[in-house]
Amino acid sequence: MSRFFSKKDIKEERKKKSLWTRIKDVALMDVEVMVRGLDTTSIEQLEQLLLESDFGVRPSLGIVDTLTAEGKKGKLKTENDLRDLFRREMKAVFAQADGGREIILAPSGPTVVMAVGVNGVGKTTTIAKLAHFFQTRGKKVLLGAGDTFRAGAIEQLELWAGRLGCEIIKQQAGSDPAAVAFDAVSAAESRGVDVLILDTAGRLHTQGGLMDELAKVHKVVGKRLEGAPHEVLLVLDATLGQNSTNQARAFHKMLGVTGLVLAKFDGTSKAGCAVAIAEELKLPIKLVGTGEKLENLEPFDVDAYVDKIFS
Ligand SMILES: Nc1nc2c(ncn2[C@@H]2O[C@H](COP(=O)(O)OP(=O)(O)O)[C@@H](O)[C@H]2O)c(=O)[nH]1
Ligand SMILES: [Mg+2]
Repeated sequence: MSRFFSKKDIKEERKKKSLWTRIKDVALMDVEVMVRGLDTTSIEQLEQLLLESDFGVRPSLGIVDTLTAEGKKGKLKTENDLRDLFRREMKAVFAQADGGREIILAPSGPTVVMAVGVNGVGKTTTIAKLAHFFQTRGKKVLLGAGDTFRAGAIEQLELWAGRLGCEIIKQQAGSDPAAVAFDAVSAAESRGVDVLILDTAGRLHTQGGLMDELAKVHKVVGKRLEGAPHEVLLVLDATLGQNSTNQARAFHKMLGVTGLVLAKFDGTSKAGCAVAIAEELKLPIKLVGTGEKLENLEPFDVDAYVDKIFS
């Protein structure tokens, strides 16, 4: 029958249906299928569906394996059984992450948050949103303009600081980012700041020299204030899906990333990318960016995320 439709038609039709509807189309064709167990074609289709939605190879195959096994045992009789299985498996992936999803705060004195990541992923915007997040919770925030490399980066952060009504520590473009970080930590202490958020220049994980520079910033901050940086947030572009995992591994190895931010979460149709990233890196996704406005930063809520996919 499908030959009456062009490939494009089928693609368009697929996009309109939610992922859960598409999973049900394959797995729940009729009650008999559920009782008998999935046939090979359905299993392959289901795997394909999960892979296309960027759940990653291991999680996708793992879920389908469990599904097959549970089906054989006769444990999947209704749509709800199937939904529960998917939810359970997805949540288990997030449970493997090291560390909690709360932003780590210093026990006393200023908390230092360092935002890192490649160019254009949304670091600076995330910093502004995070500053807003803390301000609305009554915290005094200071920004550190540690991207001294890209033209206009300091001005961009200054613009945000103006809007937020918070102070900013900066030096001239081209200056040493470690020196800016040192000054910023000193200012945070002397001015009684609750949270200092340091911007950094974007770099590719393959750029050894620039990665070393970032490690130096991290070290200088730690020397200036014991226990700092308390939080190293790696900002990833959700629209790039699992392509971000190589970047993340390199940053983690160099700096000890404490949490992930998935920026541009509003712009991805690849529902599963958070699962793939969490599974690959075993790092907690702490925040998601859901737009370009200051309010568009939310704590990552695993239950809500999983429920949304499977509803
Ligand atoms: N839709 C959307 N756009 C975002 C989000 N976060 C950042 N952006 C946009 O992504 C672009 C790059 O952001 P920027 O913060 O300058 O990235 P940086 O180079 O990593 O500092 C800008 O146009 C931002 O407005 C988000 O959560 N959603
Ligand atoms: Mg930036």
